[in-house]
Amino acid sequence: MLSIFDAIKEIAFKIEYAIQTEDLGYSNSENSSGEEQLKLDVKSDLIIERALSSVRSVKSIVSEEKEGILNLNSNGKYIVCYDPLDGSSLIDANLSVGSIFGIYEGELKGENLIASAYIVYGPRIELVYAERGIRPQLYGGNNKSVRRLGEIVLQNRGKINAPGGTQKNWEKRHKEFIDSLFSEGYRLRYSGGMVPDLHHILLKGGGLFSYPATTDRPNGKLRQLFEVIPFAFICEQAGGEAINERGERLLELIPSNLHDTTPCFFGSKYEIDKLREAYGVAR
Ligand code: AFP
Repeated sequence: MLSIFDAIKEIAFKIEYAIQTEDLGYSNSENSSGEEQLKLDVKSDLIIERALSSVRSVKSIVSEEKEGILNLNSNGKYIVCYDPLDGSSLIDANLSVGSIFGIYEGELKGENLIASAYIVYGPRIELVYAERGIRPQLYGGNNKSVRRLGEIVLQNRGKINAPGGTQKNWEKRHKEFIDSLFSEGYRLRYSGGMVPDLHHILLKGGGLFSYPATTDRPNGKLRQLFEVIPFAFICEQAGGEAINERGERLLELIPSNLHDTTPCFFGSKYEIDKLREAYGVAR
């Protein structure tokens, strides 16, 4: 798995360079979820495909920007599912974006995720990598090299509330729950990029990131294999919790299709307990 992580470090600098130098406009294509692709989405996808092709342990890859599975090395062991440039619609406003990677062994489902990583392209590059049994490790990058900065641990509760989705389309119980956190003193921090928004919560030691079911998106917006399951793993490894609207662990999800989405809630223990109460679901 170390070689996959080495490839991810290389990818971080290549995509960062592309962000700084490439055209920020739209390509003439859509991804499999019907979203218009930026030229940078396509470029970042290609950078990752090329980098992972040279890692022998990678059997195949699944990209948010591609329809199906791409087989790379028949003797490989792992399937890497990735979102090459999450939050790319924020890039023209010069906000932070990220790349997310889930490393699976066997059938593509939550319990087969064995490691995950994400890269934040912010004022500087940061990278988080998590494997079973250890706290997520934080790395900082400069001058084309990466160094370990420490580990990520969530406290029992935080101060940040990052509520996703269009508010007018929220369910009543969700609106009441989010309002109740604000009444307790939680502060709104939401950029519209899952990577920087969750990174913020993880580095500040807690809080809640939510993307609920809405009337226009009954299954939420965020993709299980590329976004939700990898972040659920990092959140749990950091000592937090990650569940859906029925109170099920996101790490137990079994997607029926590669691009399936789900409502999702990530946070420290206190906020997730409050969510269970508000949604009337058992632990
Ligand atoms: P884009 O990749 O289209 O910018 O979407 C980003 C994203 O998938 C995720 O990173 C955010 O958390 C979420 O969408 C934001 O969605 P809302 O704007 O509906 O809250």
